[in-house]
Amino acid sequence: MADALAGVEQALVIGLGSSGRVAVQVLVDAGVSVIATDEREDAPGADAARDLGARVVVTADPTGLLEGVDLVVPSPGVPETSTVLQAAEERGVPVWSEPELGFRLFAPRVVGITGTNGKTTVTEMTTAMLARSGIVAISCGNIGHTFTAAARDATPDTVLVAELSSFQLRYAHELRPEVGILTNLAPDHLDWHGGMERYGAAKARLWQAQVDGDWAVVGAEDAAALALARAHAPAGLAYACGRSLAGADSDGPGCGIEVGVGVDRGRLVSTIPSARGTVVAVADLPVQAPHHLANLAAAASAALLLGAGVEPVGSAAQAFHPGRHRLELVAEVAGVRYVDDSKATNAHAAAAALGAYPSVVWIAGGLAKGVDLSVLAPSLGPVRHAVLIGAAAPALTDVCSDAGVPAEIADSMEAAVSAAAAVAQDGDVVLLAPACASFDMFSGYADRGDRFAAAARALAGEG
Ligand code: UMA
Repeated sequence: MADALAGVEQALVIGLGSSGRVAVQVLVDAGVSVIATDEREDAPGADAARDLGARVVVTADPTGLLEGVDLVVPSPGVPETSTVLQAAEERGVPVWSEPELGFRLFAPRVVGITGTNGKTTVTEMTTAMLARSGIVAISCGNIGHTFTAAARDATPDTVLVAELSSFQLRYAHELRPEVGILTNLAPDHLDWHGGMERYGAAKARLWQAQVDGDWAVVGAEDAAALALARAHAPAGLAYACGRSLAGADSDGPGCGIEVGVGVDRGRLVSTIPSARGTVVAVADLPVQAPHHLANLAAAASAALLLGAGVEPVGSAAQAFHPGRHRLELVAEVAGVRYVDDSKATNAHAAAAALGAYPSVVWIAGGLAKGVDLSVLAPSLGPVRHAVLIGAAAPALTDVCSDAGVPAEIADSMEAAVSAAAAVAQDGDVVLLAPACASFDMFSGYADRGDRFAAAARALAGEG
């Protein structure tokens, strides 16, 4: 542990949410003097940082605090375009994300999972598949339980199944997943990174520290993800596929990669040499949407590459139900199903949700995060009518109008649900798939989904 922080006498921790809090703790435990900052007076971790002996400074721009600092640990919310991180880079002060800090200090075994969508689901699935095979595994990272706390508390044989956001990967250097999964890649968080190229570059850091014998798993149906993996994954490359691709056969999905897990003739099949065979029949799965199968294939690939058994992986797949706010049926009124996919916080996820139903009344909108929402146009085929909310409502109105989809704007979730109910007909799905972040109107995607569900249930008289 001492070696990991050789030469670090003073560190600057920026942001005192869950990441900053654990960073302060382990740095102080390692004998480093810590300056901890947050732009908010009432940051959740400020008191704990003070109690640990850190000097706490409330400031929106901590650039002036870089003097004498040997290491910066920013919270994921601090953009790479921020003055302080640019200044640290110019001065040659190392910047480590919180997972990088945890990896350097505790050197755990890691499966890393990133991608624009599906990260959390794949993280949960991989953990379940490893656990059923008797491998000690714990979900951590962006999913909520910090990487560093999980690494600190892990036994040597524990595998950390870490959901890693592009924010966390941007400042990863030696963090080395034995298996690094990229589910897919589509524009998101462009305001934070300052462009698509930088967003992709951050994701590609997942594999930069890998060595011979390590694996990259890529969602091979996603051309952008596949190109990124081919360009940057130095180790073995395995595929994950949720549909049978053209030219598919039992030796692979036709993407030129020879090992992995994909759908073949109604079964999820592994071509991984140490674990060949049928993992599970698609008909035995509780959810069969193509993007769900792609997520299962990615998790199964990783688990099998780490030595899990085909049979326990298959039974974990069968038992897995996606979490709340992911294509969750919340009410059914007069033949109309109300489906909450509030977790669809970007265009790519919303497009996948729209593709799961033939006739949709769509509720969407919120904060677009710098992304051009016109990429949704080719996915609007199933949409009969749109009800748009939040800051992106005008931009989405234009997208709908260009696609010939009737649209209206509502000023609250309750108004949006009642407008949707007014036009929905027997057999339609009223789908909340916002394509945007929620923070302009809600405290988070869960709050947004809960408000949708409550309004839908009120229509059903269950409210
Ligand atoms: N802050 C500053 N200056 C800034 C930005 C933020 O001082 O420029 C302060 C805020 O005032 C706040 C603190 O930093 O007090 C919060 O930091 P944070 O928002 O970075 O959040 P943490 O509590 O550390 O949580 C982070 C992740 N949050 C983000 O990436 C925004 C959590 O992911 C993650 O679970 C947690 O670390 C543990 O790893 C959440 C998330 O929304 C779920 N992630 C994004 C996503 O999934 O789309 C990437």
